[in-house]
Amino acid sequence: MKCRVCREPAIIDVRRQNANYCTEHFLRMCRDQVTKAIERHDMLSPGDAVLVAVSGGKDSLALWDLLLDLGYRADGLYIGLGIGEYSDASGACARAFAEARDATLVEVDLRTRYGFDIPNGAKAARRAPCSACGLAKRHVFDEAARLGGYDVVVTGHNLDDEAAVLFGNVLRWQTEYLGRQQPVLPARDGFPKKAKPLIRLGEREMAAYCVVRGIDYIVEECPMAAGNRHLGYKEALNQLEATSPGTKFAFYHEFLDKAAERFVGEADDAREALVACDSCGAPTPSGTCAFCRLTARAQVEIRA
Ligand code: Q46
Ligand code: ZN
Ligand code: ZN
Repeated sequence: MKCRVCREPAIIDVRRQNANYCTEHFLRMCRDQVTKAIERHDMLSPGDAVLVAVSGGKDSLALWDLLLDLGYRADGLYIGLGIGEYSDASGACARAFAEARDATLVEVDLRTRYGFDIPNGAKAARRAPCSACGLAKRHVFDEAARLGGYDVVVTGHNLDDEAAVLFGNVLRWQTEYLGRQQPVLPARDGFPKKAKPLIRLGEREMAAYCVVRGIDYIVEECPMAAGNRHLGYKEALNQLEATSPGTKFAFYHEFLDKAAERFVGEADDAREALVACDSCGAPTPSGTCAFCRLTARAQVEIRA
């Protein structure tokens, strides 16, 4: 197995590209793919202050590393979700990376700041853990970007993640979600700009990237992810990919090139006029935002 570029021994094959790479050219390929995604979708400008949503997993740490290497001013934001050992270990990985790269890590601990964590907050508010967690993460990222003066929040969603979400949305023809499934969302109504620079790289490459770069990441999945529908979609797509490499990339990127535009109107129709939350000031359709309602409910139940 020889590197496509230099013919030296390769360390990884990327079947959808029909190519093998040595360490040096694999890292270069990853950087090139991120650059391509950023340029093609107008995700970042050179002087932008970037906030990376860091979970301690391979994708977000690889993304942070790649952006620093590409010369971006990128700080990390880690949210302490309070999910037992999983949170302890993932926080340790995020801190170790920041220290090794001499990068700035902003930390927000849900329990300290808002008085609840994901397991007890979700229970108290009678929401599925991932739904409470998603709501909390979005709120904290938006607020941290606003308060910290960041231009854009980036997340480590990779090709496998986006293809699985697209698959789910297509299976049920959720046209409103299809209209919102863009790799970059411009800033609007008090929300920061959001972008996903890893959409041209797969899960396996991100794991290999971390190994090659000596980045310690949390390998275990969050224990609350069990039963998540997207895991099944990923498996189904992986089976298709095994017999027909490139299927996943074509499915998602051809959607972006040829079909995504057609659904944008659906998302616009569903978009309500927003006002400032009467409790935290974040944009919301009316009154108190969903996050403040979750917080209030969780605090009452937990205190009782
Ligand atoms: S952290 Fe949170 Fe995920 Fe855990 S509770 Fe669900 S959403 S699975 S990315
Ligand atoms: Zn090479
Ligand atoms: Zn609020």
